[in-house]
Amino acid sequence: TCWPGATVWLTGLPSAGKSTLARELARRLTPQGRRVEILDGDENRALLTAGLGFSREDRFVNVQRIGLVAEVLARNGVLALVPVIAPYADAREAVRKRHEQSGTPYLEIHVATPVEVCAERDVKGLYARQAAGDLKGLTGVDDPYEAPRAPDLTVPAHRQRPAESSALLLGLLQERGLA
Ligand code: GGZ
Repeated sequence: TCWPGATVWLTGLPSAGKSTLARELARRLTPQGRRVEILDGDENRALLTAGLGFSREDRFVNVQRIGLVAEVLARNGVLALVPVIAPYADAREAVRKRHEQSGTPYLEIHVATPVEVCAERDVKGLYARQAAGDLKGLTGVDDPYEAPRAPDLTVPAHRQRPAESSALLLGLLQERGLA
């Protein structure tokens, strides 16, 4: 089958489970012959958006660049999974607009793990560093996170296993004819 491409943006706090969900979904789709790419937050920041920090302006540019790469992939039949915080609504909207202009499907998924649970998981130790005063401007703690008002899907990643979350997301993609 020749599927249409799409961008699936997984927005949420650090340690919310965005990357895990992207990997789970990719694992389910790849055997079916679907072309999938994951544009991961920290990998992008090593090269594509190297030199950018975590100010509002830098996060905006970060999200636009990643959004452009996702759109180029999606325009070419790839399912681009983007587990990137993208804390600002205007940055996400700008990415959505460009997808709309090129007629490329774009889905916004809110990985809605509450900050308390994220801080307890603390996969990368960021919450501990913030608490210790070694890091300032951590999203959801002392930096803004503007939750999506009308996401295509909200995933309660703290109340279910990654397998269940990815099944939910796969269902949505199938509904929309994207998987
Ligand atoms: C949020 C931060 C911060 C601050 C470093 N706030 O899990 P990680 O740790 O290794 O990868 C995360 C990455 C987040 O980059 P994004 O491109 O997803 O962010 S944004 O959309 O806001 O531009 C996180 C790490 O950077 N990190 N400092 N202060 N995340």
